[in-house]
Amino acid sequence: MIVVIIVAVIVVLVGSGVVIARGRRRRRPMLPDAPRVAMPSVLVTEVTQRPSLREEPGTLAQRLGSSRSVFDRVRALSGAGAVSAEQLEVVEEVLLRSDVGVATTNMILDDLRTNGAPDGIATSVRNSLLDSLSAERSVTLTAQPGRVPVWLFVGVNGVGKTTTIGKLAQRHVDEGRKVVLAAGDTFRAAAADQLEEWATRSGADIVRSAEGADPGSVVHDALGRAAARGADIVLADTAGRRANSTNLLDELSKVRRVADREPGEVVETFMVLDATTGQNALSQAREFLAAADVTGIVLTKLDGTARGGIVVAIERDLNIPVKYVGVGEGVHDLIVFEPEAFVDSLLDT
Ligand SMILES: Nc1nc2c(ncn2[C@@H]2O[C@H](COP(=O)(O)OP(=O)(O)OP(=O)(O)O)[C@@H](O)[C@H]2O)c(=O)[nH]1
Ligand SMILES: [Mg+2]
Repeated sequence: MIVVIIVAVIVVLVGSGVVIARGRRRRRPMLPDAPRVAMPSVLVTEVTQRPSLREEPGTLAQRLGSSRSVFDRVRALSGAGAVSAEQLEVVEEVLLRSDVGVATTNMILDDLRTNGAPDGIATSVRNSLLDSLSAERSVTLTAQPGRVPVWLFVGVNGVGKTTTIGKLAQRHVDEGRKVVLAAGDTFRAAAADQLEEWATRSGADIVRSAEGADPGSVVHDALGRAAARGADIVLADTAGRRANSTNLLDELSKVRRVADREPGEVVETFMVLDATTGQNALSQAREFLAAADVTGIVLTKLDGTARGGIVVAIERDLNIPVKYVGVGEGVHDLIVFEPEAFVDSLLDT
């Protein structure tokens, strides 16, 4: 009996102990969640633009496919001599669609009305367009003795400044020049990285600084380096954006002043424009003209959805020659603008 009682007591004690233990376990306060590491809201702020290795094949006419197709209906107009009202209407529609602008369109229509089209309408339009593209478009590669020539590139963001500099760096290096690139776009770090990739590929030297650095001092340092190393040319990139456009234009004027100070001399200031933005490119351009003293236009992305007539409108409205055109993203996709080859690629039947 005593044994039974002892066993019962032990059972009760052990059982209640378990219950107490369980109770305690239940009552134990929950551990707080492990503190979360604060995650940045944006993990990758900039993706470096990698220079394309793609080489687009094809003739100029094929590369300018979209610009050329705008002129399909003019190329299809047959007959020579007097031009009918219906034909004039087609020419007018096509020219306006091609982005040549109202003034050039009217000039060409007047000519067709007055003189007819002795060698066919496409040929007359071709000749008129060529007449409108008669600007002098050589580029300057030399500075005064003891100074380093600088080519400065300006334009709003995304138009193709950095890519154009990369393509030109390659061209200059191939032609035997010693090139220094100045990474004057300090607005974002990726801009200098992008330029550095082009420098590496082309064998050009580069001077860059940290994001947010003063663009003027980057250009100044690049000039110092170019002079010390006997470089033949400095190609200076600039930012395409700032908090507002007044700041951007002020900054450009300042960079220009620095670049033009000894040992540098700005011999070309290229305004880079994106041909696919059509007439908008013109209004952008006007903003930059005063600030930057532009000597030439680089018209990029003519291989895209552009309608090539914008070349004519730009030269006519801004009175600044188009000197290079971009026809792709590859390193060799920048060509010296030659009006005849260009107009023929649009209108040759
Ligand atoms: N199809 C085509 N694309 C081009 C051409 N030129 C530049 N691009 C592309 O346009 C994009 C913008 O070029 P960037 O050189 O970075 O332009 P950016 O003016 O330096 O731009 P920000 O540095 O932002 O001011 C890139 O994807 C280029 O590869 C061209 O002639 N044809
Ligand atoms: Mg850039």
